[in-house]
Amino acid sequence: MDRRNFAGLIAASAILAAGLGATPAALAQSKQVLKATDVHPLGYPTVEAVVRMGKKLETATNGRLSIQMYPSMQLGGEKEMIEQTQVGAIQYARISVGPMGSIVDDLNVFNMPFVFRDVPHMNKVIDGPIGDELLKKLTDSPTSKLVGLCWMDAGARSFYNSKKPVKTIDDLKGLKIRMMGNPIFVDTANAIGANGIAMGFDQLISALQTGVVDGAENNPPSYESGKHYQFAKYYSLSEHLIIPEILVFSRATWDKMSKDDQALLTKLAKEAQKEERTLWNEREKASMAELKKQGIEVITFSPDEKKKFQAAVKPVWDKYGAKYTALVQRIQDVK
Ligand code: BDP
Repeated sequence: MDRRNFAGLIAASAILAAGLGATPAALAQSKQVLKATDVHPLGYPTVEAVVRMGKKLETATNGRLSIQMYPSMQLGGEKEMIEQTQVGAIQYARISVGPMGSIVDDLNVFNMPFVFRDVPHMNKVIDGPIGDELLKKLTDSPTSKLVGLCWMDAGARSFYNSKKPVKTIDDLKGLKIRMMGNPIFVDTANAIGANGIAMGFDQLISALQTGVVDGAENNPPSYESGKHYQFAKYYSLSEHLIIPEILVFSRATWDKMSKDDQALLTKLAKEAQKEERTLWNEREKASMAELKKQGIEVITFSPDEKKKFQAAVKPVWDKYGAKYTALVQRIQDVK
């Protein structure tokens, strides 16, 4: 290219840049990348459901709205995720209801041990009026700074540890078990006879590795995907907590969106709730198969032994249950 052509090119790009000068501003107004985050890696059911939702959003808005996923705790643990979503630095956060109890107390009803008969019961509750009401409570709360978009299935949580095969409730005595940061969970572990220690999910793998804790409790996909089984190979299916997950959106961003966009986001989230369930069921089976392949000892309890777990958590119900009596009754009435 000779000098003249080069100068011409520069001039042309200057004109183009000046022309675009107006467009980026307009573009910035209309094009919006919504940040989403999750503690789990790409491919995990909750992450995949949000990624798929993002693709649908992009198609529905001709690329005006899209979702950028930050998986694997890239933006911190759930506590940080909640805080950043409240200030509008993140738009979508997929959080366990575990740490959400401190934001809206009624959500804690889902954090009570054995509140659901089984996972299908939990799913029926979140799909129905109680699920809708609790999402609305979160959205309407003047202090939450969050919009509750939808629920996700996370199966049932069971104990795993590095010390011994836990075959009876008594075998848990004295084991240091990591629980999610919510007093209900620490009290639950203690009531069962273990030694509950509250800790973020982001700190758990090294705590297991260094023996700061003897074990933890979670659903099969988290136990498998987080590689916790490498340090804690005894998995005892107590299913003491059945805690759904929640997809929240930043109220700060929400309030700046049009009614139409809000309706679209709501609709797509409802679809994601359904889609995640299918993904969850597949992944749970795959995770159990992988755990067995890895030589994990999976222990089931007899119905009598399970009853002992249920009886043991009575002090937790005595301490926290009273304020949820009416709601618990409604949950139990869901058949
Ligand atoms: C997993 C949940 C995740 C929690 C994690 C935990 O999907 O949201 O952070 O448990 O134990 O099952 O902290």
